[in-house]
Amino acid sequence: MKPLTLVLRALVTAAIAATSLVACTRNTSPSLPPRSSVAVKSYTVKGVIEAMPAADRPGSQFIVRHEEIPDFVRQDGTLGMKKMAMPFPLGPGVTLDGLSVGDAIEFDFTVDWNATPSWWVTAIRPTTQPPQ
Ligand SMILES: [Cu+2]
Repeated sequence: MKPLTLVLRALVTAAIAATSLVACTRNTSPSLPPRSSVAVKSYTVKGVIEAMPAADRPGSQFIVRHEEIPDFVRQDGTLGMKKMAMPFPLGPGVTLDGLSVGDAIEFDFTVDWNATPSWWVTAIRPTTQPPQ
């Protein structure tokens, strides 16, 4: 084998190695939010339905005005969520059949800050007890 071939082969090998190294270190893109270390957690809260999603209104969401959630763990690990109206995506198999705006409900939802969406409803029960 000619010395020049050996040099070329070494250069190509080094170039491939450098490329893979760059590819590896680029796995954590600066545009992505940092992964949360908060554990996946589920909550049971009361609320009142403020809006229902509708097929004829694209982008419409299930919005619930929920009670205060003192043990809610935020993305940064701090605690608490005030009472507020916010959208709640529905998890698999969860139906809004029989429910309408103004209904008082008790519902379960799960939060995983590293998932998209980061929270979703897992069960809904109508209740006669309105939220605090
Ligand atoms: Cu909220």
